[in-house]
Amino acid sequence: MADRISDVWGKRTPFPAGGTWPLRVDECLAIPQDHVERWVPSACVLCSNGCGLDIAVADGRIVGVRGRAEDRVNHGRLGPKGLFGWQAGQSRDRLRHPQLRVDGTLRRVDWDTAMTAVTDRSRAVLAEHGPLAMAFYTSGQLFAEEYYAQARIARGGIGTPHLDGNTRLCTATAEWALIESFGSDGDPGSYTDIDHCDTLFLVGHNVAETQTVLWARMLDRLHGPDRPRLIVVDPRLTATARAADVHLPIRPGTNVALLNALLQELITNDRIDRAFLDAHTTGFEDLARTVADYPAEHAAEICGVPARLIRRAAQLLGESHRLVSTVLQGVYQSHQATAAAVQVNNLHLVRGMIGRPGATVFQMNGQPTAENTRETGANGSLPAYLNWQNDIHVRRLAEHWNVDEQRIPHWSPPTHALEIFRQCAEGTIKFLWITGTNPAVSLPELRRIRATLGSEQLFLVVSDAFPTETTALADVVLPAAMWGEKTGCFTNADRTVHLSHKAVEPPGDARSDFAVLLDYAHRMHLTDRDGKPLLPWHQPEDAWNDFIELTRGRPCDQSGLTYERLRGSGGIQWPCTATAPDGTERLYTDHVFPTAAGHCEDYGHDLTTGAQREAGEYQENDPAGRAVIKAAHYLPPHEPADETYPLYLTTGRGVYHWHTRTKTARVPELNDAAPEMWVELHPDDAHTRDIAEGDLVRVSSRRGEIEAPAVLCGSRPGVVFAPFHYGYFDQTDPDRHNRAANELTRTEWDPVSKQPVYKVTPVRLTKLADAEAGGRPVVVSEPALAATDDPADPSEERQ
Ligand SMILES: Nc1nc2c(c(=O)[nH]1)N[C@H]1C(S)=C(S)[C@@H](COP(=O)(O)OP(=O)(O)OC[C@H]3O[C@@H](n4cnc5c(=O)[nH]c(N)nc54)[C@H](O)[C@@H]3O)O[C@H]1N2
Ligand SMILES: Nc1nc2c(c(=O)[nH]1)N[C@H]1C(S)=C(S)[C@@H](COP(=O)(O)OP(=O)(O)OC[C@H]3O[C@@H](n4cnc5c(=O)[nH]c(N)nc54)[C@H](O)[C@@H]3O)O[C@H]1N2
Ligand code: SF4
Ligand SMILES: [Mo]
Repeated sequence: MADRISDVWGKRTPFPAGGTWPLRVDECLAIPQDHVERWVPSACVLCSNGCGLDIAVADGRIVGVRGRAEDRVNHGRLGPKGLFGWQAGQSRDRLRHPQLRVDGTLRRVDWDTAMTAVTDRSRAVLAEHGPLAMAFYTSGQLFAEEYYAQARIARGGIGTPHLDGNTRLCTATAEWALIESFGSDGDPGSYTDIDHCDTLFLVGHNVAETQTVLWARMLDRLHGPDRPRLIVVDPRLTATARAADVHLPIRPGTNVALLNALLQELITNDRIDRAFLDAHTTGFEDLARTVADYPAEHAAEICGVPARLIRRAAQLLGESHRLVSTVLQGVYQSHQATAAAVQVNNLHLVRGMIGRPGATVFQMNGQPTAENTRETGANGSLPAYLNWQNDIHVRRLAEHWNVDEQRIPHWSPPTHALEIFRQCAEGTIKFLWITGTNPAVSLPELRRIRATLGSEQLFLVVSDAFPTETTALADVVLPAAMWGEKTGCFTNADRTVHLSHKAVEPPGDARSDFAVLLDYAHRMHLTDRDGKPLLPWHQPEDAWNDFIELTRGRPCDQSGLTYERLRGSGGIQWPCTATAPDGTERLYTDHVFPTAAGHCEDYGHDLTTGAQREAGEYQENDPAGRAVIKAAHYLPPHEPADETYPLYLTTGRGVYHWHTRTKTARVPELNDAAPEMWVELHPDDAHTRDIAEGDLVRVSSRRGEIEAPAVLCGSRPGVVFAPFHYGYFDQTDPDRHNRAANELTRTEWDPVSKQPVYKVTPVRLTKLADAEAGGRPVVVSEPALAATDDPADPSEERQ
């Protein structure tokens, strides 16, 4: 059995540029292999990599998993969460029955009673306050069919714009960075580009801990012949950064200054592809003018890294012929998120490095099904990448759903998550249904969120598989079937779609979200123009067929991607059509981008102010297939560090836990590997405050405070890191709110993507107790860090 706890990435299987990534099958079984009765094809839902796996079943229970050798994503490999995470579903404290709050207490009820409460309140709110008082906050972890059902209920049935996913906290910036540059969402590249590249540029992406199997692929190139060069931009010396040729440990929040300087270096040294720029882009002159203000010395001051390191990184980028860049939360959740993410696109456009093997940018995903929230219209857009400002698009959607065009809210952009919560706090939204997310731990400024969710004036329905900090505040709790207990599709970060089959029955009375949503639509009598059911489906497959038909001709065309095609496949990348039945490896190979006015997903924004472009303005300057280069100046953070709060807190992930730990805290191997909250400090910041390794410290911001043992491994003075995994559900006193990182974070969002800024919060530190009194965490991620070997040339380029 594979051990992915102490050996996170497993044995190296090096391969050369252009070679095939060797197979390596990882397996974890609780019983002897010959006792397994069935292997059910699926894919892992514990990150956006989407590794193919088979679920082992015996005696009506899941008894293990095995990586699928034939899957294009992982070639058999699984990481720590993928290998061990399945055990969570079997924990004894799964939610098994609906609950209804009676006299202040949640009590067990049957489904009919629970659903009657939900629909009675929905009808009352609709009758009294209209559709704008109804809201839905969903996930990045359900299946595509479930999101599509939600989009149809909210946008086509109830007629509210208040439907958003926690994808807003996750990859809304990926979505918008792609739309702003290329006219549509959808990552252009393929994981096979890693097999071909000569340079890897990772911006705010700790892939070694957050997509361990993707890192295994990168490591196998780094260990093989013709090792690609690796540049990592991250304030911390992460496991990823340790392997870098050039690590740029920039000050949090300064991505735009750095990227502008890199662009400036490329332009001054004539490392640009003029022919590509002339033929396939617009906006280069403006970019050149803007980045001229960012010589390396100036950016070095802003970013707090030596100018020579910036020049060296630019040199490597300039010398590369096949560049793969990845962008994730160090950009998306940092200051100027979309502006920065777009500059990475620009880097590829000025170098002409897109749409061919080994040359692409990944605006990465995080959650396993976040891509589907974006495609199905559950994350602040219309389904199938239809443009809410384009009347022809709205009409097409209305016809497909057979509803009146005016029913579909399209007078303003769909409401984003933090705006939904603001309106809940103000009382304009009176009904909120949360599915598959735990905002009482994952949203910023938790004191405020708890007050909002706990408010008397809000009727709160929560669908989850476990009791959580959020279900504790609900009026109705609906027990959900999880992965392995239901069937549906999802799409990973390189557009690979998997069909995950139901392997076992859910526990107790738990039901799939899909079944519950159909029941809701039925009970609410949501109908189309002809009085027929608005959701005329019985099985997830019916919804999928409806959805893929809607995508026909759109950039995310999946019209050929039936269950039939997906069943048992090793993952298929969209677009998948009659003419491309096996899917499409790369987008934009002809360098024609979906920017034409009639085709694009959105007319875009000003990157600095977030001002929405209008149809007329866009049509007048129709890019008509050219990629759009958009420039932005660096702006200092809105709440800078000062004398009272002199340090910057940045938050993120460790390798063993998944988000708010509802799954991973219930898996012995993973929980034992990182059982307790911790904060990482730079030794200099610790010593000036007399803090030693393991001492209990208090971290305070203007919004709240937490207490945790200190780990002295920070890599940039002035930066404190806290994982956001630890909440309160497993605490002895769940009402003592001194552990979750989001007690400290601020309610601020990016002007374009509306993604919250989780990575730059001014804080101060106080020592509370010595190590003996405070207790050091038993294990942090040290095994992962210790296991990181260092394939990079020992060079002077790392700080
Ligand atoms: N083990 C594990 N894996 C996961 C998840 C999990 O919970 N656990 N969650 C999944 C999900 S949903 C997501 S979204 C992804 C997230 O995956 P990542 O984005 O890789 O993870 P984070 O730790 O949130 O942030 C990445 C890095 O950004 C750096 N950073 C902070 N501020 C800045 C900045 O201003 N600039 C730059 N350049 N870097 C900065 C941090 O130091 C951190 O190392 O992980 C996915 N995979
Ligand atoms: N400070 C800080 N905060 C962050 C981040 C950060 O880096 N720093 N990252 C942000 C990001 S990128 C993300 S993605 C979010 C994640 O934040 P959340 O979405 O709140 O995190 P999860 O713990 O994954 O919550 C998912 C919930 O869905 C439940 N669930 C699982 N499967 C199903 C199902 O099939 N049906 C239903 N109904 N429920 C199910 C789980 O039990 C769990 O309670 O956190 C964000 N918050
Ligand atoms: S890399 Fe992601 S998808 Fe693959 S096994 Fe690990 S958690 Fe699952
Ligand atoms: Mo995420």
